[in-house]
Amino acid sequence: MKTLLFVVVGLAQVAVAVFTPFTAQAQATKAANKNVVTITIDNFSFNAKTESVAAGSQVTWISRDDVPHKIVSTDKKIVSPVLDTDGRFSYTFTAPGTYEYYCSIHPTMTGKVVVK
Ligand SMILES: [Cu+2]
Repeated sequence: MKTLLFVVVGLAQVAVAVFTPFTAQAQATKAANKNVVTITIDNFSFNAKTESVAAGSQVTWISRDDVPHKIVSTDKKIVSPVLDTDGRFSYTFTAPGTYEYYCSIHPTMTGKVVVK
């Protein structure tokens, strides 16, 4: 039994050693693209509902719902196509300000991007 435990612990360590480089790489990529922000749409809500980003940031919405959503800013300047499951839409915010948006299919779904 002790031997089996030793083998299991050993395998776990190998798994950590194998996967660690990928994690480090992902973090490095994220650091290099710190002006890339993702907002997921899940269960009829934007996550995060309020997202603060630096001017020049690209925001990507990704839908995890199995119903379609369509992002529209209240000033109608940002309009996404209809996003089905795993559909994504990106927009680059160049000017500081508060950008409120909603889902035109489900108007109670609202969100906000604050650009500083
Ligand atoms: Cu919607």
